[in-house]
Amino acid sequence: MSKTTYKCIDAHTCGNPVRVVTTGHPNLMGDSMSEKRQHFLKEYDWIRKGLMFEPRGHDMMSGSFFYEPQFPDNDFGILFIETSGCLPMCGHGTIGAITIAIEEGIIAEENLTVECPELGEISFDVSYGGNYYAIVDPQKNFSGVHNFTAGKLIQYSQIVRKRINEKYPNRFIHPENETIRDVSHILWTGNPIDPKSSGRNAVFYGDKAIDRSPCGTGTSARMAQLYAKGKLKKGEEFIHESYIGSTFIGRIEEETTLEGKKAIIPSIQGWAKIYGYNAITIDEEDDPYAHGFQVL
Ligand code: PYC
Repeated sequence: MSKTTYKCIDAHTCGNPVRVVTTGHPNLMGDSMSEKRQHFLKEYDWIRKGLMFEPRGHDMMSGSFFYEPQFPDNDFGILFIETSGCLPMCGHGTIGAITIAIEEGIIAEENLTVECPELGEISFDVSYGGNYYAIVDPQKNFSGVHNFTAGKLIQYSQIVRKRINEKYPNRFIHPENETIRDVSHILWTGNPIDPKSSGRNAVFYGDKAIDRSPCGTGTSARMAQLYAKGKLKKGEEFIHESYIGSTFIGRIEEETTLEGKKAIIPSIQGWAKIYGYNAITIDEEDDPYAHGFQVL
């Protein structure tokens, strides 16, 4: 016996009910939504009945699950569920589901933008790699990380991160852990120093830090972003340079899904070096600076 919670958003389209199920998507096999629908009906029809029939539904109840699109021209796929089965198409369900998706931020706005000091409006993608990253690729108002000092990137990032989280509140929330939320890291990209590398990045994190390494979670987020755009495939090597030119080798090991969204399992290969041995004393009785301080 298992207990599963399906988070749902309930609405109605001109009086007829619509229930968008936002968690608990079964992993469906098939090369089209039609094939996935057949798989759902064969293996998971109890979910439909549990969510549509009384007491959690009623005779007119209908709903849907969103799935990743099968074809690049589509924004997503929809599996319609209702009391009679899984309809191949539902008009009031489409209007209701899309309204819910837009108003509740389920559909990612295609063009996320923020006003950057000195540069003007810049576009970015948000990708999760263990932290939420705003990834800024070269564009009209940002010529690439290779043309900016670390100091400038820090100055921009401090303001840009604040503005992103103000402009898109409650938008970037981990589906399995609500405490992981909001953009915390800004990843600026650009031309690599070594032509053999796949790309270069500078990750801003904390209050004033630029990662000297190529950044593990940043590289994971970058690979997830490139995968989503069809620019990196499973198994391909992704050599990622840091601001100082050090490299990690990333790879997409597996393709998977999380709450119906495409996801990857990445691996990161790097190195580290021990350079000294230290013994640090924190004397709370006798050292007014025992707990450390920052001046900037
Ligand atoms: O390697 O994931 C990382 C990281 C995050 C911030 C600095 N380094």
